[in-house]
Amino acid sequence: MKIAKADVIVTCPGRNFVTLKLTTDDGLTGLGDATLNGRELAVASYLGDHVVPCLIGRDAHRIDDTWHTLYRGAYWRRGPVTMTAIAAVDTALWDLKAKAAGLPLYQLLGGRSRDGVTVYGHANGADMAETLDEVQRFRDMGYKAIRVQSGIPGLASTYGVSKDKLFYEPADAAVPTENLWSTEAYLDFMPKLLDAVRVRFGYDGHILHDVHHRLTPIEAARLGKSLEPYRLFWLEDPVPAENQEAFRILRQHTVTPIAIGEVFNTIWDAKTLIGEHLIDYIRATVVHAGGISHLRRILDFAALHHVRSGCHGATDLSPVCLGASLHLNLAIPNFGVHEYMRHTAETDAVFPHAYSFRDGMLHPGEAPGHGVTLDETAAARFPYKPASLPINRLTDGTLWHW
Ligand code: CS2
Ligand code: MG
Repeated sequence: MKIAKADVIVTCPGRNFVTLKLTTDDGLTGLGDATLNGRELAVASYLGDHVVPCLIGRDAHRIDDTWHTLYRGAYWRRGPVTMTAIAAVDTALWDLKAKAAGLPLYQLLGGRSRDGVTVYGHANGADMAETLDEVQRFRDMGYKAIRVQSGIPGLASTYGVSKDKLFYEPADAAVPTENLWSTEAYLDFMPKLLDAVRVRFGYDGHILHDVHHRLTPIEAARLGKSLEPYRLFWLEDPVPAENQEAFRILRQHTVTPIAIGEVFNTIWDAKTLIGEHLIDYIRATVVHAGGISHLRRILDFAALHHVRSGCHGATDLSPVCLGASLHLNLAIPNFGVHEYMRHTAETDAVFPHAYSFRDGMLHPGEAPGHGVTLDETAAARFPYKPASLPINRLTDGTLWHW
């Protein structure tokens, strides 16, 4: 089974997506997500200019050899653009291998280890009252786990509060918009918000929260400690994680579980965090961490250290990534939870898929491969639209973490 053709398809059904489509000499097609929010064209160029020419004629069954050819052969290893491009190739090859076998992908990854993939939804509101009502709505939709994000009193905007309540698209302008941030206002408000959640809904159902990289280690330790009475399922991205050792400070002060890694692109980004038990969930994804092959290695390393999966699943990761991720998370032994930010109807029309939501879980379906397809005629109706993620400043103008 040789790779005869490779197409990089950029489309914007509500938001930009990049998809790699591989076609074999016997007519099978495989898809891989190559979407990197705000840097989509960089990955499309990396694929089209530097990867696709190397793929034509290769044996599509040689997934690991192709992965290492693209990783070691690039010389310039790691990084989000390179690893997203490699991820797209890897995912498309796994899709092809499963289709050639006539099996749903999870059957090639060890078979089913659970009934379904438990997901968490995003309850968010401009203030505490609206956020609490959104938590009620997601409970009514059957979610067993709900992420809670709210506007912060005194701040005009903050991360995670979306205009549309089911989807969340932070890349809201061609040139980055600016947000203002106050750690003091945030640290003061969060315990009050989570207390209100537990007073209204009790302790059944998991509650999660995303700090979105905005605290220093000791501030995150203070937040984790202050939220212990509310028994968070996880506190996400409390601190930017370039300095993995800094998480030792959090561990000294709080038992609130820590989740991190949606921006990670290789196992090296998490080696210390996992190896020293500094985190509880790893959020790396099929699309940004080198594909199914590499994410599987990260999750196997995590399993040795009691760390479970918590894969990122925002609206800006395409249905192709979500579909492939569900197959992997159905099979691994150390599954934790999976993020599920829905896609718009426009996106779902461009990416018909076999997965479905039922009883608080996503089910990948039994279609051969990862079960996600691409309607190229529909995709052609949505040309690329420049969009960047926001930037964040402290109230004194200091450029801060978004
Ligand atoms: C967030 C994302 O879903 C999450 O946990 O961190 O919404 C993230 O901000 C976006 O995926 C960035 O493109
Ligand atoms: Mg996050």
